[in-house]
Amino acid sequence: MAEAETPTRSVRTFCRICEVHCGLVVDVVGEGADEQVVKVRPDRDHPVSQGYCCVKGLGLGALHHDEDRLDTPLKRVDGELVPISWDQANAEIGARVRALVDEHGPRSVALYQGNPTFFSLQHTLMSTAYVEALGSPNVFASHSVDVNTKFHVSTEMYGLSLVHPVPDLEHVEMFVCLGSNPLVSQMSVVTVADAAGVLQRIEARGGRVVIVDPRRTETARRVGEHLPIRPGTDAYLLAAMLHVLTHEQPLDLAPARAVARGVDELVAAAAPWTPERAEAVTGVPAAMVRELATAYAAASTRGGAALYCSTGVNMGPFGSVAYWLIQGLNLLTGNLDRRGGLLVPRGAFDTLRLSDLVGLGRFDEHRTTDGRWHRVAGAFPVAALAGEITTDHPDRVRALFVTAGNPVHSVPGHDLREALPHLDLLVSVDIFRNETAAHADYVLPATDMLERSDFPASHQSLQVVPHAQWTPAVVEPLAERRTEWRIFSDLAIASGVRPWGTTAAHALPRLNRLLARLPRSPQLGADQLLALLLRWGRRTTLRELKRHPEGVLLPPTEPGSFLGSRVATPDGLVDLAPADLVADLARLEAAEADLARPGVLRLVGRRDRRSHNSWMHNSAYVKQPDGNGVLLHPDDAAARGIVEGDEVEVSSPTGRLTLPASLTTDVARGVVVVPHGWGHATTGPRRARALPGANVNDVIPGGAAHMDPVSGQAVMLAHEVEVALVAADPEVGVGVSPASG
Ligand SMILES: Nc1nc2c(c(=O)[nH]1)N[C@H]1C(S)=C(S)[C@@H](COP(=O)(O)OP(=O)(O)OC[C@H]3O[C@@H](n4cnc5c(=O)[nH]c(N)nc54)[C@H](O)[C@@H]3O)O[C@H]1N2
Ligand SMILES: Nc1nc2c(c(=O)[nH]1)N[C@H]1C(S)=C(S)[C@@H](COP(=O)(O)OP(=O)(O)OC[C@H]3O[C@@H](n4cnc5c(=O)[nH]c(N)nc54)[C@H](O)[C@@H]3O)O[C@H]1N2
Ligand code: SF4
Ligand SMILES: [Mo]
Repeated sequence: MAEAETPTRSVRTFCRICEVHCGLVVDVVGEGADEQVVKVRPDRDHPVSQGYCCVKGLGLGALHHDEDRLDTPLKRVDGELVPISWDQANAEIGARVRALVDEHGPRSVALYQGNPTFFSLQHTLMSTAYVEALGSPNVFASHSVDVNTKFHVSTEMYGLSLVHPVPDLEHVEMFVCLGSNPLVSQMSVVTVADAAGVLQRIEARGGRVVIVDPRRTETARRVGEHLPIRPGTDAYLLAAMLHVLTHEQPLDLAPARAVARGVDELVAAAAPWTPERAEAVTGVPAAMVRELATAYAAASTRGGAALYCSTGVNMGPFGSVAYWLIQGLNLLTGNLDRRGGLLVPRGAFDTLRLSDLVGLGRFDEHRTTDGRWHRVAGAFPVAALAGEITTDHPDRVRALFVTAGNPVHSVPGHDLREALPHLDLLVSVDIFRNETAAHADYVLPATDMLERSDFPASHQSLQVVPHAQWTPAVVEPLAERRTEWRIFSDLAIASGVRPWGTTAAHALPRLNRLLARLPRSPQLGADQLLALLLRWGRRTTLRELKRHPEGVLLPPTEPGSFLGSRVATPDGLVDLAPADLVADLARLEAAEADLARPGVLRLVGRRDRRSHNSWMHNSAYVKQPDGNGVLLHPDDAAARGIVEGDEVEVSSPTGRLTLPASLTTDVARGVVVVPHGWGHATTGPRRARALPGANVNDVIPGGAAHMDPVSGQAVMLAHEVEVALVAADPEVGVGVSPASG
């Protein structure tokens, strides 16, 4: 057989599903169209992940060969998506875009970039370049249902959206982790391999780890102390910690004054928030707040301490204020820019400088048509997209490109789904037919990560251990799949614009000249651009990365390299009191009584090691959980006549969904947990469709009323819900009560 004769190739690459970027080795047999990925293995020679990886990465071969993958462009004809050629797709889409722009102006075209976009430099650059070349500022991105709070706050405090001091986890003495489940998620906005193992090492060397979370998570079971908190209330806890350190204890503020402005305003912000007052909202005993704050300050004077938060805080009602307070606490206690505290890495090329040059770093003049929302890290909040489609404004959005995203599923509420029929054109660029593609006029088949070369640029400045790795395309794209670099560059040409008319090009004449020679060889183009960026960064070269396909270590981040030298605010000082954040403190007072109300059920989320947002459920390799369900405290369940396994209805003014209930004392009373990303019953690829589950965003309210007013981040946690018995567990055999609604 031909296959047996063909030698096996083993190609080094890295996973781009989550932020770890684990090193992988991919075994391939065959050539050309017969190439088969036979195995994906962890790469023990990777300088950072060193053989660590998870089951999702090992499933990349199955993802590549999944029979439900999009293999050809599709066009909706009489309600059905039917295959067409790339030439036809490009010509038709290009003509419609051209006509819309000519008639209604550039703002009629918008782009939504989903989460996988930012794991590919070429994808991020060329998709953005397309709408920018058309002259439209209408870029929307998944980071506004994830981390807009952080991007907004850093833009104000540090002058650039992508500056996020990363905890020096290999040296820190006390690590306080709010709203993250490292064992499952590997964390976010920080790149570290085997996050739970890293936290265990902190304890092993005598340090302390505190996990602040409404649920005793998988992480909290394995490592550290669990500090339960009422959903949505972290900002009150942080304000109380600041209160203890600055109003009850004599913290020396002189070092902070030398590197920051607004020290007094920040301290004043904490004045009202005594631990006793915060306790009524957070449920965290005042004595515990004092102990936590005092221990954190003490660790700061020794080996160093770090406060960190992730989506459990970002997605809550006060995500921006909370992140600001965390930055403030880290700085005032001297932990910012020090060994054992938090460091600001540079990356292989200074991503911070690059983001500035390409216009992603700072706020700009663009606003939504109602004037309400600004762009954060170059993108408008996706929670405002429905409004931009349905508005009467002449600049309304009429054509939408969705790349590597599933906003119909991932954005709270129904507004977006209901707005999509108002579009003249919806194009989905994806590897699967997802829930958003169910509304699309055209669906274009993209390559998966084994089918394109890449470099993880977006995450360079977030690495605990600085390193760089380039990957070639491991295999040829199957069928008609194309890289997003090629897809968006062809679409630009078909729409009558030059794909290289980007902000990046305007800022960097050399880049512009390089891009002007493109895109005759699309793949070459992306790598040439990378080579140029690496030369500019002067820390490594593409040639070196090709010689070391397992990746190379970069110089470690030097303590003391950020404050006073790389802070990108106009005066070089950290701004500890941005006016909009100070003003937003009023909401803390306004919401205090409501959040302290007893007997209320509040909804939070949860992730699973085997899944990734809405798109891992079709995996033939990774055995998926049996749908999602509802976690409830036994007392809350008993009060509603619910026992383990019952079908329950979770409802809010926005909607309702029915799922099986599980009872656990891992959650406090008043906390309801439902994972997101589930519910593919009517659309989505086949194996995913067969799994039970429901989309939790059907009960989470969307739109402007539920956005963080500062950053535009959608508020997705801590909403009030009701849970009611629908049907007793059939296996227990109790009577069935009628479903409501
Ligand atoms: N296996 C897997 N890994 C993933 C993903 C995935 O879907 N699956 N997704 C990836 C993505 S896109 C991201 S952004 C990251 C996210 O990574 P994380 O931010 O770590 O996300 P979660 O694992 O959801 O952990 C959030 C935690 O916040 C808690 N929480 C909820 N409400 C509150 C609150 O009000 N206060 C506090 N303190 N905690 C609260 C939840 O109980 C939960 O344990 O994970 C990435 N990694
Ligand atoms: N209620 C609730 N909602 C949430 C969250 C939550 O915790 N709770 N989490 C939020 C978070 S953190 C995030 S990041 C967002 C994610 O929101 P989105 O990015 O909108 O959605 P995903 O489910 O990640 O879908 C990613 C899509 O990209 C496709 N894809 C995968 N790889 C590629 C590729 O290489 N190229 C292309 N073109 N397509 C590819 C997948 O098939 C999938 O359709 O969801 C958010 N939504
Ligand atoms: S999904 Fe798994 S293998 Fe891939 S980067 Fe994340 S931890 Fe590593
Ligand atoms: Mo995310």
